[in-house]
Amino acid sequence: MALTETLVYKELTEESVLDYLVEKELLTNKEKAQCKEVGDGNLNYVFIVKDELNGKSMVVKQALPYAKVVGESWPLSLDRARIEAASLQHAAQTVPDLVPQVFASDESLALTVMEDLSEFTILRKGLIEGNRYPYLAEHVGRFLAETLFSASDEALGPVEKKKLARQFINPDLCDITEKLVFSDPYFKAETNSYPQALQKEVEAIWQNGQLKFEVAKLKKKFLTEGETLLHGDLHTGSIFVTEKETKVIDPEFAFFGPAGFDVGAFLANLFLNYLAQEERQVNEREKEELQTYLLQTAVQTWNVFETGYRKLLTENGLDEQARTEEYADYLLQKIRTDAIGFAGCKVIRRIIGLAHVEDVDGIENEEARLRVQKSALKLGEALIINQNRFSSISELVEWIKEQN
Ligand code: SR1
Ligand code: MG
Repeated sequence: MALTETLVYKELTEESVLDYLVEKELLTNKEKAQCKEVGDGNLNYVFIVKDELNGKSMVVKQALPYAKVVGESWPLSLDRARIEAASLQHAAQTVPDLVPQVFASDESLALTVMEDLSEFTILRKGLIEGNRYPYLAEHVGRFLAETLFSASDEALGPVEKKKLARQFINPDLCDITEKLVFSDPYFKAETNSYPQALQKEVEAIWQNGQLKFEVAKLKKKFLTEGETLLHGDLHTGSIFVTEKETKVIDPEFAFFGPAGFDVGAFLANLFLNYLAQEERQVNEREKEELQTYLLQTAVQTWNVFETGYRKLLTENGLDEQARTEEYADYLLQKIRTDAIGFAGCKVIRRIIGLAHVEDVDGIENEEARLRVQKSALKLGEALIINQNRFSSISELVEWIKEQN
């Protein structure tokens, strides 16, 4: 349901969220409800509303007109809230069990009312704690196969695909990625944030012409290859998990881009956690088991994605010429190569760039943290340089194991 009245945008408070929900008949009595702002991300307010009358709860997510992580000096379009709701609704057509249900959205206030997932854990947090999720690879692999295929030319035909793509023009959020992932980490940019002790390694990256050329080509792909509708920010903080369930949240960066970008984002975050566990885990046996699980998850996710995507393409593809095993081989090889390169960029940006990850930054011992940061830079560089050399994700993972 889209709430259509035109309201002037204003930042909501815990109090005014309740008034709003009552006005829109999504809540019956504000005196019998509780609202708490819990957003700890970089960009938005997130309110959890508990309705004591029926014991139900919901989330109200509101976009701010600037990047919260930087401040009002970095203005951002509110249209990302519409894009996020539209993306969740699009994903719900093929993977309703893997995304939160959207109850309502409001373009004027840049907000989305959706299913509360308070019972779930953020995957990043769960992995940092050393937890394992037996269905994660199957779920994320299926999410990737279904969502990336369902908005492609092969699934929709070029006319419908272009009509859909029109709804997902997302310049401000793409600009963030273009700067923070593909540009700023590769020169002395104001946004960068890394410890002084890493200066030598960072400068080596800035002086590595071959690496920067490969990154420039990956940026060009991100800028121009509108293959399909992406989530656009599929890191482990954008995934909620329980032991048996998985929900992909936060697709405000959604746009039509290269399919390998989403795959690479997920792999990169598994690899970052893998490297961080080297210092986080004290018990050697537990460390080995956990790291094996993380790398197996990367391989299984790819395998589920590949099998699912191949089946969708060869059975449901609209274009006769693209419905062959040969074409599927070609396309999946392209996605895999792109994914490895993008994963490298995603690893490097989390060490040198503005927005870091708790997996690494949360390591208390400074020297241990530095060791992980250095190994992440090495891995990121190797992924980018060797993106064409790995003929499978298993081969890549074997190579990563050998480095440690
Ligand atoms: C200014 S936003 C920083 C980062 O947070 C988001 O999750 C994206 O990854 C973005 O690059
Ligand atoms: Mg986010």
